[in-house]
Amino acid sequence: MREAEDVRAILRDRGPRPSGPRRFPPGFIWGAGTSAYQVEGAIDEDGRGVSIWDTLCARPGAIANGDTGAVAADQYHRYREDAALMAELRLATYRFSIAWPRIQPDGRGPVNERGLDHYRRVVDALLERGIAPNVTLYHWDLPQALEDAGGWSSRETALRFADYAATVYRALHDRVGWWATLNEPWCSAFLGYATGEHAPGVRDPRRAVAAIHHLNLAHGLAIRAMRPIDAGPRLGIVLNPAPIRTKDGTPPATETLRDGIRIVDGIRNRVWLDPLLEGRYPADIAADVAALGGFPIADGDLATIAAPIDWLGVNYYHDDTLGDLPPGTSAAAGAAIHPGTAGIAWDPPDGPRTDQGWIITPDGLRALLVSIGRDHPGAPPLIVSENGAAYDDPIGPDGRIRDERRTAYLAAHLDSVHRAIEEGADVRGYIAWSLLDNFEWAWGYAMRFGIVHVDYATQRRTPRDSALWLRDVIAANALP
Ligand code: IFM
Repeated sequence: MREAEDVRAILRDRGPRPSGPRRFPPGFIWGAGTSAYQVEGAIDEDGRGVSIWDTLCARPGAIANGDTGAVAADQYHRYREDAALMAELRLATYRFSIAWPRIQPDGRGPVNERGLDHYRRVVDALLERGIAPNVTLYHWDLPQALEDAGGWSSRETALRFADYAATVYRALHDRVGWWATLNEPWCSAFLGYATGEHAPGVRDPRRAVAAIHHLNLAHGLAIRAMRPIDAGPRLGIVLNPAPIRTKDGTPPATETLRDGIRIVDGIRNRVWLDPLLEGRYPADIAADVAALGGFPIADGDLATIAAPIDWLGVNYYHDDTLGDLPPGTSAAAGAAIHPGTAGIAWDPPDGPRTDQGWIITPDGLRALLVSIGRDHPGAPPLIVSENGAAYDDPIGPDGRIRDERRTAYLAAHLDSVHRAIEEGADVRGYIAWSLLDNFEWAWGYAMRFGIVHVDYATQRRTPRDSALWLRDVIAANALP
């Protein structure tokens, strides 16, 4: 297939590699991930409350094809079958998230024990198969009642999150060794409150700026609430940093582009990494967003956010490449949260794309993993907590799904992880996105990210060739 060849060509262009297997360090952790709203379904069962994604899905035109997470991959009922599949694929860990509205239907107050019981059963099913659970406490499904009270633009949501996090931790800390507070808070703040593509579907840059700080604070408050309950498990957070650059990697030619790249990098990367790892916001971005109300920092917040963590999850899909805005065109939605970026635009290089139109830039993952440790000497060990690609290859008459492009994508990115480790990055694991095809947010079910195909009519699971390839990589702890 030509496009798979294109992806392999990207890999070759990056220089020679050893002829033998590229081994990963002993104990390297291999896994696959999902999130609650994307796979569970069962939105009305066992006392679950309404989430902001239920609400957005009901808004006409918000989600491709009018899709919703009401059934999804039905993992709420099929987690045992899925755990067996994970064991066949030799996964050492499964990263999944807890739906806050199942635990506290209104985001505050009494605990819904039926919700907690569900996750107790999921964790037990994984442990019975020898699979270590890696739990994310918030993967975007905020209880609607909290959004109605201000959502992430309100400080109160951060306090409520810490309470919820401690509740779940108390119930599962004895059996779950890996915890993340938030998944990709940039998406919650920027896509949720600036561009409005994600729930709650708001376009208000002032609210987005406040959300950045309250998400950071929520993380810190949760760590502070969880650690005294049990200091054993590894506590962390999952971010989605990305290299922000010109399409050919050359220095920006204009002042507008130079400044635009600085600001986009600030909002995407530095407003998360700097408070978390250095206990401060980047001064340039704090000044830029002052006109949008600024970060609502109270005494002690920065120390709370910078509480020590045990691991940092890095989700990576592609670099973001920017160029000067062509004359006569207008800036993208969301430019408002990046004051001063009205003169720049997304400027992708030529080359293969995934079904979503995403560019393929595997070397960015190497560069990112190396730069986090270099720029933040106190950074904890890293786990690549998401990486993958949407491709929809047909099921062959023999039942096989020959998803060569996904395998080439995974191979190229794993090679980058291997290179990063050779260059000194402290990377302890790799979690593919996703275990299963699932509800891809505003794209609905149109985008298939699974290493395992899901037939939504029957809920039948079929491992694609990429899953079988990954199984063999895991068994060898090496890239062939
Ligand atoms: O499906 C999402 C996931 O929920 C968060 N990270 C990016 C994935 C692909 O878009």
